[in-house]
Amino acid sequence: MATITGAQIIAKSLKQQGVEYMFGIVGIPVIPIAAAAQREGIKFFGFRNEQAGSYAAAAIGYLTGRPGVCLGVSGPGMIHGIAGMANAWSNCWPMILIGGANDSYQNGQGAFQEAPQIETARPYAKYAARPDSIARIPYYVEQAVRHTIYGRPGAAYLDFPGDIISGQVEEDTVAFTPRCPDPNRPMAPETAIEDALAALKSAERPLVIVGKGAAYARAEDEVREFIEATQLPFLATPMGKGVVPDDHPLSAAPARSHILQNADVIFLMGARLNWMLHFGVPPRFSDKVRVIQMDIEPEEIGTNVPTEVALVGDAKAITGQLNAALKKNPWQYPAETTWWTSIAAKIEENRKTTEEMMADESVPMTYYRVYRDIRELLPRDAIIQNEGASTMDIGRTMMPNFFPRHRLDAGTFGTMGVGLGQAIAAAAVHPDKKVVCIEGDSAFGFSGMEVETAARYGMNITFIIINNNGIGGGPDTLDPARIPPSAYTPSAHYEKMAEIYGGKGFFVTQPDQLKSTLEEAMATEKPSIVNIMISARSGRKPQQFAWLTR
Ligand SMILES: Cc1ncc(C[n+]2csc(CCOP(=O)(O)OP(=O)(O)O)c2C)c(N)n1
Ligand SMILES: [Mg+2]
Repeated sequence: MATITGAQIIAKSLKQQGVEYMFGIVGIPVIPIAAAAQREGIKFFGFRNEQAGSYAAAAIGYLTGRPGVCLGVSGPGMIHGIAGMANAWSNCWPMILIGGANDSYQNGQGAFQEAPQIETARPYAKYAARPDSIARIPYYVEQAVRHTIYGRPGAAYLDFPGDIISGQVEEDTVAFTPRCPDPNRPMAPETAIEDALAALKSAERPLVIVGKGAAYARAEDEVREFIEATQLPFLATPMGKGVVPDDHPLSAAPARSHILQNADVIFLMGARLNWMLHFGVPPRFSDKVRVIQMDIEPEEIGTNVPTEVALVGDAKAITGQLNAALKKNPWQYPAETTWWTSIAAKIEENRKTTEEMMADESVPMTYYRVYRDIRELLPRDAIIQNEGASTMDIGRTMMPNFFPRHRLDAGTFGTMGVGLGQAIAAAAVHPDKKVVCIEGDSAFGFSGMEVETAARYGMNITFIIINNNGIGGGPDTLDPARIPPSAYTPSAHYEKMAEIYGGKGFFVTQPDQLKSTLEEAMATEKPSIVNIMISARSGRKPQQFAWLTR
């Protein structure tokens, strides 16, 4: 009779449940899990820190709709992976953290790397469990996958003691659980569809806000059809960008402050009224703003501002319902309104200021000057990873997205350090596309060592560091006796990290070298690192120091 190990059952179950990617670091007792996963055809990426691996696993969930896995050893390894679980919890992305654990017969004895692991994972987990036997591993794996993708997506934790991983059972005692189907797509009642459309029709200054929930639900075709059928102005949240292309004529994004402040009805399509949308309250919104809210999670309805019409369910299905209703009874928001006139004026104003800032050829350069060249060289279907404070805020407005799920950033949790892991996840899912990882010098430092990981797996990533010597900028020279908390080594040569793997690093200080350097870097076979010095005093357009005043 054939026997099978716990590790083999874990790997087979993950594969059966549609898990294709695993990130992490091996050691006792999880080495056999990684080895078995590779044998099952799961792509394993060895990282330099589980934290970055856990960010990669969550990004896989967002990009593919099935969870990525982060694998960590007991104790410190799984603890590092909590960072990604928390990020996934906040972003509502599917991921599974798998932690090794001490042999169960040593519990409480002060075993090697023994820790309260399930308790640590629990607050961020939709599901956290330790299998009670080897034969029942498939049941637990299926439950973990199911919880990450059903309802509001999120994180799960599975805890595997060494004796469960290495133990063996007779193969025919193991019942492999069938693949958990993709989530169904709950629809809204027809009365709610009618109410939503009636509320939009009653609006003088309507605004559609497209969130990453719509991107996750693959609702891009339906949302675009809806926007075009109704001719409503729309704005995307940072990772909602690209669900409808940023260059769409109905995009009101460059007038963001104006439209948020003056809209009388907002339609949230998979976007939450949390801090990213200033909670939907004055002074950033009208105190009379009426809300139509589409969300997969019933508990989200009415958060911070009472909801007038709730559309609880799947963004793709419900937007399809709205489109069907509009086909029966067509309606368009008029093209000639004072609302559109005011939006157009703000967009034009914004275009002028931005163009002036982009034209600034001073040395050191400004963010806008740097982004002018980056934007020109980005392929239309590039996947943009963008992280930092001003580096990210300005990058969001300066780099357009034309496709859904093509922008990854610090997200709802505002997590610095997600960048390299997320870029690696994007390159793993889309080896055919260019991934451009644009990082503030501080943001880059959190997981900078993962450039070696990207190079090792031959990934098509270009790393660009926008360097102002620190967190929101630092001095040009340092007095060792008085180093400001936000400062890093001035003009640090981060690009030299490319030498680790025989890649190419570039250091740019002059605006007239920037474009040709970026071009060369984007074309190299191994990932390149371009380190661009900018002025520590460069910032956003005056009125908008959102991050500093937060
Ligand atoms: C994990 C984590 N630690 C710390 C912070 C606080 N923080 C916000 S932005 C930022 C870095 C900003 O500097 P940089 O990446 O260089 O971008 P810049 O604004 O200078 O362009 C930090 C450390 C955070 N958001 N997340
Ligand atoms: Mg910086």
